[in-house]
Amino acid sequence: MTYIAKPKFHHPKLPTNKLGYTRRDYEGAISTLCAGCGHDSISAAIIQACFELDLPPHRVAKLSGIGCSSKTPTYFLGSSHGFNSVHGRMPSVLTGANIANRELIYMGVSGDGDSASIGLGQFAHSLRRGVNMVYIVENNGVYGLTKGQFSATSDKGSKSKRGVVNTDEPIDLIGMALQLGATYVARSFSGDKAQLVPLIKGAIVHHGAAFIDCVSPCVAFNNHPGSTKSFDYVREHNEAVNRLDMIVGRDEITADYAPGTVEPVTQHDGSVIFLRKLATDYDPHDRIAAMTYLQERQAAGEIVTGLLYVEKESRDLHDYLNTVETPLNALGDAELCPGSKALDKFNASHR
Ligand SMILES: Cc1ncc(C[n+]2csc(CCOP(=O)(O)OP(=O)(O)O)c2C)c(N)n1
Ligand code: SF4
Ligand SMILES: [Mg+2]
Repeated sequence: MTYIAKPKFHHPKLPTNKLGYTRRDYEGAISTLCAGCGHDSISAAIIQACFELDLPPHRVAKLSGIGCSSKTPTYFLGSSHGFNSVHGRMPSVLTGANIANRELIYMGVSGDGDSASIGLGQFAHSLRRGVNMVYIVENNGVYGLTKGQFSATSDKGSKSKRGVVNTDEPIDLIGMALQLGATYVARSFSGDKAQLVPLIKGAIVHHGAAFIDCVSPCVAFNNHPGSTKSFDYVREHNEAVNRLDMIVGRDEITADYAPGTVEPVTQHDGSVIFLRKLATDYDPHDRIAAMTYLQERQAAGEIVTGLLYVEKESRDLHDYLNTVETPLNALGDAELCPGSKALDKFNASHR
């Protein structure tokens, strides 16, 4: 056995959600990551988000690549579908599963090595195609699993634990996600659960490619002075542009906000994301302005977090391809074999 099962018993008075599940029902096996690893906090945020959204665990499919980050789906949603794929290949496996069955909620969990190095092409194409998914990169700026080499997201000039200076330019996954057309783009920090949980909830109800870059310090190899992905550095340079509240579809909206303080953004399923602006000059619906703002703040040494871009009328790959609504494994003979006349007509159209 490669994981440690968690005991099932819990306090009888734990709060339950609308499905009668406790938060414990959304947990997985006991984590074997280093104590204090940022990735465990992200798993806890995913558990909280799914519990609060009343998601039936069997409706979620979690997919990952290889790395400490990619191990984490074992530690949350133990009753959901899961597939631990090959290094950097999560996006194509997720795309295939999504095309075959659009009824599940797809959660792709990856690392900065997994997505910004070996899997960069896969990352790019899944976002530009608009695959309906939550794509989370647990970004620690190192290859944690293979003992702390610089990754492609390590900042130029940042120092390794042994004092080596990184001379390569970093890849900014947020900048790429914006440029590639992702319709929900957010950045957060594993140490800020209050910000991260609503961002994950918003990404789950979003229809289209939702990308979250979550800075997640590696306490074993990248949490020292000189690292720009350490807990201290991120806390000191974190600049949140907005805060989110979520009202899930069909719930009565009872939140009482002073006019002008928040902007409601209605999602495909009727859920409403309430955006509370913190930076008055930031517009999360203007892709180009968002790209410029992020570059400017980055040059000033800030790590901008929050919901950085959201498209109001978003579409996904199924909308573009006009695919059948029914999962492929539920199609009957009649739909799969429309008969020789239909085949003749189709062939004729290509002559
Ligand atoms: C094809 C292939 N190449 C290289 C490796 C070795 N390898 C395993 S994990 C990893 C990097 C993981 O880094 P990241 O995705 O940032 O995850 P982290 O451990 O930092 O969370 C590498 C290079 C592999 N498993 N497969
Ligand atoms: S090596 Fe780093 S990324 Fe991996 S579990 Fe330990 S702290 Fe987390
Ligand atoms: Mg990493």
